[in-house]
Amino acid sequence: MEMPSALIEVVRNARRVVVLTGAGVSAESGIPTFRDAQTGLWARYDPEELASPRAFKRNPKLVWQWYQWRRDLCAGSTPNPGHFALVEMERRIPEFTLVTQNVDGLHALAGSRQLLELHGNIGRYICYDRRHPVTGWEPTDELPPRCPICHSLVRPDVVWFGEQLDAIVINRAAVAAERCDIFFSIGTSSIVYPAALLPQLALEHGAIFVEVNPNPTPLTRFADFVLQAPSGVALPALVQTVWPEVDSGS
Ligand code: BJW
Repeated sequence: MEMPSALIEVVRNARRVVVLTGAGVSAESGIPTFRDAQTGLWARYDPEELASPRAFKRNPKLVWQWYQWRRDLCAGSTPNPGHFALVEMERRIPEFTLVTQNVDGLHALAGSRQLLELHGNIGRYICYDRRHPVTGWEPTDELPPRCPICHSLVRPDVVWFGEQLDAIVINRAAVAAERCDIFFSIGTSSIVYPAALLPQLALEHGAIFVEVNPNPTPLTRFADFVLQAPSGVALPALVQTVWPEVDSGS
């Protein structure tokens, strides 16, 4: 894949880079994006209608089962070349922060270390009423199970619509966005806030803005560079071009 020479130059010289990823980065690992049409069992449900406290209160069993299905899908998936290319970038850029909206854990599995998970992680559980971390429960036919401490319902440790993001995590991401030389927005539709504010913050502070997405988003027109391709293709190509000594098999 052809890379703009000006982009190669800025990435090679960058000292502070922030990358924001969304569901598109995991698409090539076989995990459907959030706003893809769902298939099979879940085709008739809108994810935006399931990922909310209101949905959980109305029908906790349905929401639990949807997350159980997605959790199994994530557990059976492996990182793709896009995830691994981001690990290579982290190794080569002095200050690198990877901010992800994904809850699938694939960046950590690939080896990314400077990682901020904005929307939580589907592999962890908390209870609904008191947010106690829950690591196990008594065998039961009841779904969802109940918190061993306070007996409220167990839910995934993710951020639903209308819920606050962890203040420390979003603040760290915002500070990194304000300080970076280059901000990459990769595989996200850029419509969910406050994540979608981060590239805007970076732009206001003078960063170069790069978007990697096969489809346009509301932020495409602000991008200095657009790599209109799947991230599993564009990111390894970028890394190979900027640092030709990198082993493409890693
Ligand atoms: C590829 C590809 C390939 C495909 N390679 N790319 C300001 C204005 C308007 C509304 C709000 C606002 N501030 C807050 C709100 C409300 C709300 C919000 O943003 N609503 C919008 C929908 C309008 N935000 C919130 O409620 C947030 N909380 C909050 O602000 O708290 C303060 C507050 C509280 C109360 C009242 C008011 C304020 C919380 C947001 C939490 C989002 N949670 C979810 C679910 C997480 C758990 C789970 O996974 O189940 O996070 S929703 C869902 O969207 C999920 C995702 O992380 C997130 C973003 O989606 P993403 O990753 O962009 O995926 P897609 O599917 O949309 O896009 C995929 C992209 O990939 C596409 O562009 C493809 O083209 C591309 N692609 N293949 C590269 N191979």
